Amino acid sequence: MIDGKWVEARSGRQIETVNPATGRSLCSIAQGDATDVDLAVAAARRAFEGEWSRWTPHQRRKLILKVHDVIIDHFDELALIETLDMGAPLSRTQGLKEWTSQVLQFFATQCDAATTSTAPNSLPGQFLTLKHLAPVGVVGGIIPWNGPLIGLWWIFGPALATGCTAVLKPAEDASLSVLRVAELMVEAGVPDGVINVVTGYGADAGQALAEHKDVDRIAFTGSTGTAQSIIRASVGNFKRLQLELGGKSPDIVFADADLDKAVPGAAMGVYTNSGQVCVAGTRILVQRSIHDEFVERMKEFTKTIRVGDGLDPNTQLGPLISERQLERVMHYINLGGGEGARLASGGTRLGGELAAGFFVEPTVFAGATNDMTIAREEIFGPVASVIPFDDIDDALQIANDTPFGLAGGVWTRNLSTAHKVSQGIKAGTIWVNCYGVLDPAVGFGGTKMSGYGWKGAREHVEGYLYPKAVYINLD
Ligand code: TXE
Repeated sequence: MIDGKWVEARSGRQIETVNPATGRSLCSIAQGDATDVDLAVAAARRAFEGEWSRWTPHQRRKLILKVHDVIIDHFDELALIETLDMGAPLSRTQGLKEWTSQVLQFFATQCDAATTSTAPNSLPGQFLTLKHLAPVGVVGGIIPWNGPLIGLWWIFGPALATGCTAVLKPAEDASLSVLRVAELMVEAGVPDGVINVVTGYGADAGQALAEHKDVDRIAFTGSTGTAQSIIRASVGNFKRLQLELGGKSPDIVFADADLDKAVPGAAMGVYTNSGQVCVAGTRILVQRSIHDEFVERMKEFTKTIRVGDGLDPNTQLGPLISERQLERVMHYINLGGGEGARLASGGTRLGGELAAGFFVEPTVFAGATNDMTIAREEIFGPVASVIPFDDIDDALQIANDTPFGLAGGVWTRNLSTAHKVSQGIKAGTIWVNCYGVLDPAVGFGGTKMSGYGWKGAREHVEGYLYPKAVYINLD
């Protein structure tokens, strides 16, 4: 979708997209490359310099609210597309309706962020000084496959709120919901060229966008390795970057926790979306005195989770996104046993009527240590490593012994413990007696090798603006 119109890739090439629940082809999408990225960026630049730059905040707010209504009206269809394309069950994708509504309403409240204010009157009588916050220009978005229907709003939302324009490159494995949303946005009145989508592979379309000299900012969500190549690609024109990367988040369960809540809470902190979640609490640190009981209860809990085709309304966990991801997850599961962790539950690919899809059982490794590969590397599958600890200092030492810093959790009835752990974990979001709650008005982001730049809240929107001072001589 370039300049408000459906277009083929200039090369004519296509990518086949597969339903991960069945392994069968769904359809083909354009395999865009650098030529298509050039066209999309040119359209975005024209739109940015054109009529769109004269839209008032009121007009942009009204537009976002119109987009909100159209998207919410079509949400059942969007949820179905997402389920077919990336596997998450309808129970999850339909559940995103309320969240999407909140995100769009939040960005509608941010249309006054591109503003002009008077600066401190440091030169009284001589000068009047104004401060503008102006839109940075064309924003390139590169998003992964684990939740495109969520991820796209972190690009299109702030672009519409600030008067920027955007070119979005979704993941090659899951582009369909993004394409349909773009079509609906144009129908809702988003002017041609303000939002564009180029589908294609990361190494050509993604790389071309990251290198493009006429793109002012890149917002990237994905792997740490790809982020490093995006940082290198951005050097040519000093692009502003926002990077939200992976994690190996610690979820710490103290002996005084309410296990009736902590067990399902920590388990679903790993297994939600089949473990394909950046903030997944995959290292479950459990106080040694309750380690065995916790593992036993978690094992029982995993037996209650219904894994299957996402089209079945009773399904709680769908397949992994692709054969490649399945192989990656199975590789880690095999490594876990080899390194000495005890496979307490799961660990196999599901067969029978699910054999053609990419399904893995929810898996628990018990008695893991933090130096094992399964505790150090992001698996991005339904695999939990339960690691025993002795006391709060030990827990924090283990929690922070990771290159990542995206999120963390703590389960305890003791207020001091909750505060000490929240302050002690070096990560962007901490959950106390819950996991995975997200308010767009609060936002989230990482530290260390989980990236930088905040998603959500005013900080996110301000990343789409640059400050400018204007001195007016009063003489
Ligand atoms: O990620 P990539 P992949 C982690 C997770 C997963 C692993 C690999 O551990 O198992 O990464 O997944 C585009 N220039 N996360 O290979 O490559 C690509 O087309 C520009 C965590 O799918 O990072 C896609 O649109 N773009 C994560 C996007 O980058 C490039 C979510 C993400 O793909 C590119 C996803 C390049 N050179 C994976 N190469 C999270 N934090 O949520 C690829 N892309």
